Amino acid sequence: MIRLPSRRALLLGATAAADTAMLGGCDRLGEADWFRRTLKTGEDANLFVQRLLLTERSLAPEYAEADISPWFKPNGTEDPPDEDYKALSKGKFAKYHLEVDGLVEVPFKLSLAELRNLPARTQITRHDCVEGWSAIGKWAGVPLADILTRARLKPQARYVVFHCADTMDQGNPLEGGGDGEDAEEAVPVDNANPAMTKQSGTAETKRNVGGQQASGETVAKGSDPVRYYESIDLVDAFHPQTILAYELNGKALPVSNGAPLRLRVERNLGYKQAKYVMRIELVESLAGIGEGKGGYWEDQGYAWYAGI
Ligand SMILES: Nc1nc2c(c(=O)[nH]1)N[C@H]1C(S)=C(S)[C@@H](COP(=O)(O)O)O[C@H]1N2
Ligand SMILES: [Mo]
Repeated sequence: MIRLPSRRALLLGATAAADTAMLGGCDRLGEADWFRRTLKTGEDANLFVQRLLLTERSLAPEYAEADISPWFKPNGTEDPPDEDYKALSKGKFAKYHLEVDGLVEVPFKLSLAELRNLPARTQITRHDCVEGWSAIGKWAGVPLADILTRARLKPQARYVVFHCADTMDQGNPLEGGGDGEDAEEAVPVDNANPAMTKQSGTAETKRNVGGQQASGETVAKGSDPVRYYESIDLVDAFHPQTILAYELNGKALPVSNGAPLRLRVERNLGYKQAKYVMRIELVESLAGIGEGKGGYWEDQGYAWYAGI
């Protein structure tokens, strides 16, 4: 006669198996009360899956001080050629203001000192550039969520656009004296008028970038000068590791890495990490900005969603 194991024996067996699983690498989970409960109820299992997917996996890995790269390679623009930026840089960014506007109830400006006085987040993360290099750096800055909360988004706001100080020259990548070895061929335009803005196709098309009103002037290069810009959606914008960084490795952010303020939107590739951020604009659609693809490199064909 076959003897079926008792219900009690089955339960004990299940618990023993779960304990073994925990010993084999799940100790941290095993310590959590809610995880123990997930073994018993379906409802808690839902919570387990939710926390795993939405919390654990959605955070970019953070590293230890010992992992920090000795040198954080600068890439793309390393020294914005724009006169207005040069003046700000010369004055150690004392006159810099971050502008926040667009689809917000409370547009505002904040100086660098004011930004530094806000609650900060520090994170050691890895930067991955599509050109095939990575670097680990320690960033400190203001959570973007705090800035957006302060601005109070209007219901239509769907994207956050970052307008940068550096003018690019997408038409003549080999002119302008930029970083020639950059495979992305991003070369800043020399002697660019700070108020000069992107003109797409016709001279009537005026863009408002970097907080400057379009002047309608052109740069005598025969190409379309444009400022670097980027955009993210609200999920990335309110992500806890999305910060406006003013410090790299415990020191003021160097000009080559985006001084005075650059975006860190972890879990995204290098080109999303906008440097020299002058203005943050909330929009409903990306269609009216630049060529409409959501970023300088996106307008050249790169993917808008650059999740890693
Ligand atoms: N304003 C601006 N932001 C930018 C760039 C740029 O040229 N201008 N280059 C992007 C690219 S391709 C990369 S890999 C990173 C490089 O950041 P780093 O100079 O700190 O290494 O900045 C990104 N953000
Ligand atoms: Mo990059």
